[in-house]
Amino acid sequence: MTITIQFPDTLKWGAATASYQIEGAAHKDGRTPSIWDTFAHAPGNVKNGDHGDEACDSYHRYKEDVQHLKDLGVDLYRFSISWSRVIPQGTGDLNPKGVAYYSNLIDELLENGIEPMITLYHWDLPQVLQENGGWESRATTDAFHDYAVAMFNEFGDRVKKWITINEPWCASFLSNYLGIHAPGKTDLQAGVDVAHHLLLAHGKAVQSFRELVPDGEIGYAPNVGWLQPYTPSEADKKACERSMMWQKEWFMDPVFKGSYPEELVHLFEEHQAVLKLEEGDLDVISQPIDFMGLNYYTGSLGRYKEDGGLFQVEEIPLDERRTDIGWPIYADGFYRVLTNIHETYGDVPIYITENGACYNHEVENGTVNDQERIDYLKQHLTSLQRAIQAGVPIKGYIVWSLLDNFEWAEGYEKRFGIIHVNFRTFERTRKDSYYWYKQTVTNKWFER
Ligand code: JJW
Repeated sequence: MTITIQFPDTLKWGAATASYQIEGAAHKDGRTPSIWDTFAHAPGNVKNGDHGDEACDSYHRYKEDVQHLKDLGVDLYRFSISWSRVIPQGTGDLNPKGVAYYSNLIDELLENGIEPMITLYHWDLPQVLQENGGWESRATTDAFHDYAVAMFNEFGDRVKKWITINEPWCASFLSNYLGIHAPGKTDLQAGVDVAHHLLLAHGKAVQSFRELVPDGEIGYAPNVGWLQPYTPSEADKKACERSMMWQKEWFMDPVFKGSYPEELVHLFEEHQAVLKLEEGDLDVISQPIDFMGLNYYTGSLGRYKEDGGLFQVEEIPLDERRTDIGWPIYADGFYRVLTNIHETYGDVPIYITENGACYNHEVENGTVNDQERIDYLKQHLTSLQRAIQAGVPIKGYIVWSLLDNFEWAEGYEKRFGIIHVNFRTFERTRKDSYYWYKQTVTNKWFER
């Protein structure tokens, strides 16, 4: 039996990328290195020694990429700005050539009927700012504010949808405590400091956005997973909640409630990491925002385990199914996290700013048969539709990613695109999932 999954007419559809993952042209037209250039070029940090020097060469091929978006029929293109391309010294003068690249991209999108959605910070902090402490330094929140203001002034007339910070958990804890992403530190205190400063930077940018782009919408894009208790026991339930608090409440309570979750503040203190709050910080962070972006990829069952790390939890995948990056597939967790966030934070509009799957299919006879990606998207879009029916105010769905690209510490080996990229020739080939997504975006329904 086939079922039809139908979406509201008003739901916006999109595709996403990020600057360091696609642009290349790392040394061109005045761009300076970001922490990801430094990190990727240091041996041992990225698989196969890959780096973003050329990436997908979208800096030179953006017109072709916009044609792929146009043919795809999406409403939105979510991309990010490379801070060190537009302000090479991190603070101060704008680089006219860097600004021109994004201005031309925006014009190209608008001429083709695609609405731009800009992410200001997608992990590529200018290296010059890292030399002065990076996000561990409060001063970086002011540098970010000035950068954001400059971008609102340059592009706010043409771009109405803005995201301040992408995946603050990754940019703080994964990067400064787990050491997996740039700058590669393993210090819990650094993670806590960076997380707080990212949120503070977000709030400062939102404050100025209200004056500079009064008819625009702004939000941020935390990443979440879902842990479903392995048994109904109180111990398993608490372990899951504690663990999810790290990505969810830690990054959402300050924004929507003006407070940090006490339980986690204490847990960090037990591990000698202190939350350094200054007077007024939480007022700045809890500025009203227009939407929340959510990035969802994976989830598991969670079971209490005494020696299970910081949160005393053991993650047990629901079944054997994993994507090619090793992440368990848990579409039901997508529904659960959406309804949970709606219950916890109320009617804040939500854009799914990233969802997608890693499968490393190659081109055969000019086509890419990535049925597994289509299946993943079908499962997750079914969960999304259930969440919409349950009353979660979901405004849009943006697939990660338009293109295969530089997947951070995994390098080019891990492919998330609905378009295949040959990283020697930069040739683009539309995958089967591209055509499936095009049909779904056009119809606003699919059958499974
Ligand atoms: C690694 C957790 C072991 C990106 C990771 C956790 C394991 C101690 C995909 N989202 O490319 C990577 N992505 O740029 C943003 N999201 O390690 C966009 N999260 O710890 C995509 C999470 C991620 C990760 C990767």
